Amino acid sequence: MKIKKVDTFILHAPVTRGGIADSLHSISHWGAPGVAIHADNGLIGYGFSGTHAHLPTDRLITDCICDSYGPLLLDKDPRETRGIWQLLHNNSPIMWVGRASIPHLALGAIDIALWDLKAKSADQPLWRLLGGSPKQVEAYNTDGGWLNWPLQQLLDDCKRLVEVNGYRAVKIKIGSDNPVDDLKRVEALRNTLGPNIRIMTDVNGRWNLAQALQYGGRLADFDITWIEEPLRFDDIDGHSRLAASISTPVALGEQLYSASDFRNFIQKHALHYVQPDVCRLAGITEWWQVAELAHAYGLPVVSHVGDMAQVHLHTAIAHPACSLLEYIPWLSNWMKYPVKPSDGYYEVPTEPGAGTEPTPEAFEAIGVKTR
Ligand code: 0YR
Ligand code: MG
Repeated sequence: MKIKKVDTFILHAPVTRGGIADSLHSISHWGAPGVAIHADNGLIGYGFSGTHAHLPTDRLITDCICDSYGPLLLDKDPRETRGIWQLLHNNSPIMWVGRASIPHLALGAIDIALWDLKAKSADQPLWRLLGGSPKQVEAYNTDGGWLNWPLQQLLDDCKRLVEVNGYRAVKIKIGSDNPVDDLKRVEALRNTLGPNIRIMTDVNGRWNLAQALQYGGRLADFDITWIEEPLRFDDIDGHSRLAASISTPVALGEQLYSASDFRNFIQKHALHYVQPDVCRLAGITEWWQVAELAHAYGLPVVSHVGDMAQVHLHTAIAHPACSLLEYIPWLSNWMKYPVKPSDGYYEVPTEPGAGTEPTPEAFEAIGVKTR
């Protein structure tokens, strides 16, 4: 089996109710800049990253895939996922200028496409190729808790997710201009949902250590499952001091690019829940390394879903450190085999591949020109 052609694509999928916000970003679309890798036997593997759908930025990713990595992929056997990863990561000219950011995201999309191709050529869902057995992975829902939702809407949405859709865990965004308002929203939600539903909170890196100690400390009053990215993303020492000082567990990882970044945070006891993302790390290959590392330390892995859980469901089924996975529905209309949470648990996918194949309608309706 040999790689014959490397094509790129960009999808811009509308988000819920036309626009969502967290403490740092307001977005109207979720971006999926990606790659279609064609093999000589007719199979195509798909992989993509997750972005805020900014076209010039997404094009940097697809250009990097085409021009910097593409020539290195031709005529390789796509099943050699590890060997190709090593080659692209260690021996490509682009790595001289960037071991993180654009080149890393581009490599992630390629790695995912290679795994999709490998699973399709084995005629197996990815989770089985990774050695997994069918497993119930619980879904927690982030899509009722955006920072731009007025309080009543947040309460109504989260209540509906619990009472109608069967979720037992929801995440809400905090880190607004006034931390006292954040605590009021958390308290109101706890009162609405009662004591038996798990509530996660996400600051998206907005607080400094003083705010995180003061206001993060008070989250314990509402029995919060975790505080996510309380401080700026790379602050290992700050997260480590916070994690030792408050009783609410610390979760992070969606902004960490490499397995060695995770090693540094884990060694400093700077987090309790490990949140790698195949779209931010260089794909499934590096995600697996992080999951193994976390597992060796006894830490739970709850992936951040830049892929809208299409790939992460497979890795969560396969990896023993995973029992819970975020759910956001923004790509569910556009994937050939969308992930389906039902009554708060993901259904186990049975189709061959990594779950990353867009529908033909997706390219028509939400595809934008790569260059
Ligand atoms: C919107 N999930 C996150 C979205 C999400 C962000 O900017 O990208 O909230 O990545 O923090 O936990
Ligand atoms: Mg987050």
